[in-house]
Amino acid sequence: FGTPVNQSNRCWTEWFDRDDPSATGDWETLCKLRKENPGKICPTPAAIEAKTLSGLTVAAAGDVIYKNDITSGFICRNKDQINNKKCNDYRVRFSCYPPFCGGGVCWTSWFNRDNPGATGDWEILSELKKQNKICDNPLYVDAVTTDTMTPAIYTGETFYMYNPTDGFVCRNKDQTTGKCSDYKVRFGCPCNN
Ligand SMILES: [Ca+2]
Ligand SMILES: [Ca+2]
Repeated sequence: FGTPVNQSNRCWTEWFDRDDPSATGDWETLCKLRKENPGKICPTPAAIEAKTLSGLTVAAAGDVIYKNDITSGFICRNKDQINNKKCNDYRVRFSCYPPFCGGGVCWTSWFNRDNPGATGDWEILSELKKQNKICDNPLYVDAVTTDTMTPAIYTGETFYMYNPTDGFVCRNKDQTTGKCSDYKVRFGCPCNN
């Protein structure tokens, strides 16, 4: 099911440069980049590209790279370099599938209808639709904690439901701590909706 997406339909995000190598290294992690640039990086990047600020590829720069993948993002640690050299300063960007790039996705505002006081945090699309204007068929759902805006995928909690068709549910009984964080959610809709 679903139409295969050919590579030429992909598009790149803007370049991100959140850190420099002055301390322990250049930490362009996906977790921090998502947190600092909400909505600008697609939920499932197809690829990552890193270049130095001067435009060199990773191979040309010659640094030893600790991480450079679509799960972690990019990390160059100074301690991994030879002769006490520091890492170069890198910027990164991500390749995304349509319709994420090119203005194809418009995000709703954040919604927080429940808190985890009882059985869990139930941010269900059908319930949210009763009180808010949300498109009929969202393409994406994004959940972050209400206090620190930490993306749900980085909290280590287990989710009973997390998809753009049904919404988001975190049940207290599924957590080792016995309690979910409080989350808020937003939906990515086609912009012409
Ligand atoms: Ca950098
Ligand atoms: Ca909530």
